[in-house]
Amino acid sequence: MSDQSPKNEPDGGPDDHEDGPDDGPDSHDGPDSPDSPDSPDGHVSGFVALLGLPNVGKSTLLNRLMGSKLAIVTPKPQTTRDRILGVLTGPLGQIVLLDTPGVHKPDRSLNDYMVRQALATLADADVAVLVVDAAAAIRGRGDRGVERDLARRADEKGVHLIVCLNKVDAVSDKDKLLPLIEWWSSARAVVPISALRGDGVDKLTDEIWGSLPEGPAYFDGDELTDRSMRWLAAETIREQVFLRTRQEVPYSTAVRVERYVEREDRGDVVIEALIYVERDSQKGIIVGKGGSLIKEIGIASREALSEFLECPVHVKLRVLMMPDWSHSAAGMRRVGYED
Ligand SMILES: Nc1nc2c(ncn2[C@@H]2O[C@H](COP(=O)(O)OP(=O)(O)OP(=O)(O)O)[C@@H](O)[C@H]2O)c(=O)[nH]1
Ligand SMILES: [Mg+2]
Repeated sequence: MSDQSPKNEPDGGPDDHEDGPDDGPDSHDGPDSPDSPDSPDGHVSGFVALLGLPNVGKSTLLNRLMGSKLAIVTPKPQTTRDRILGVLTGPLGQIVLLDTPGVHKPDRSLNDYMVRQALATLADADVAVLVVDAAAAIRGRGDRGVERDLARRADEKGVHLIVCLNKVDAVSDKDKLLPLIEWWSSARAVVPISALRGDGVDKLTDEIWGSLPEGPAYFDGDELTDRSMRWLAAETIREQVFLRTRQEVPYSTAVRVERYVEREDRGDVVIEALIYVERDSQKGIIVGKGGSLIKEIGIASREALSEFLECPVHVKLRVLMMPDWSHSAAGMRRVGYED
């Protein structure tokens, strides 16, 4: 429990996915770190970007691969706004996963920022996992052009491309996946998965390990992410806002943690955060009748953070109006988004 980056826990979190009993030597689970940080023979490592359209399940996949909830997930598109890094250390080496905002056509500063975050990740990547919503693609939804463009960018940068056909649990006739598998056949691998249920995720992990070059561990074996607890707390609160608001309100909201105090004597954590909105009417919506919605957001955030930190957490929220913050670089900086 610390304001520093959360550490890896040997037993995994409550979302730890179930691996079969026949895990091979290349299983990614377990706290084992490589013997030496100096790239011993056969030690592989690399940066793996999770890319794709909004709402395809990139963050669900990050959490599934990590066995711990690092990224917020909601049914709304454009949930993720910043790149999030997750470190998986195993006997074979180290995978550094980069979850990214969904790529879409930007229409204001916030969206520009999000798409920039996603595309910039390719510059650091050894492997790109293009996550495709297979259920949507089969119904002719999605944007194949944007996906093809991402694949082309990966190719131009010499990044291995793995295509991950996600949400197969929502595809009843699996034969319908065949044309999609065929369409992406130029990729190094095409792996049907359900990030939600875990199906196919071991196969994906094997493909990732097999695509990595030899290299050193970039992070300590017990490191889980480069993000601070303060940042993860702000995201957790934003997730609760996203889950409880509609239309433009979630997209006009940002959360900044002003105070994060670990009270050693009491064994608890006190978090004070600001919820930014763009208009007075939005402030009224977030506060709710008699303060009911902000209270609900506070309680749900407290519960999620207590579970993550495994200690009592107190959450104090305030709503602040920052007119049109999402439309200018200066506004973005004021609420905490900076390249
Ligand atoms: N049925 C099904 N739903 C899934 C699966 N993976 C993710 N979802 C759901 O899809 C929605 C979006 O998931 P996210 O993980 O937030 O998607 P994302 O690609 O990170 O979205 P952005 O951050 O907005 O780009 C959520 O409601 C998830 O529960 C899956 O394998 N099957
Ligand atoms: Mg996401």
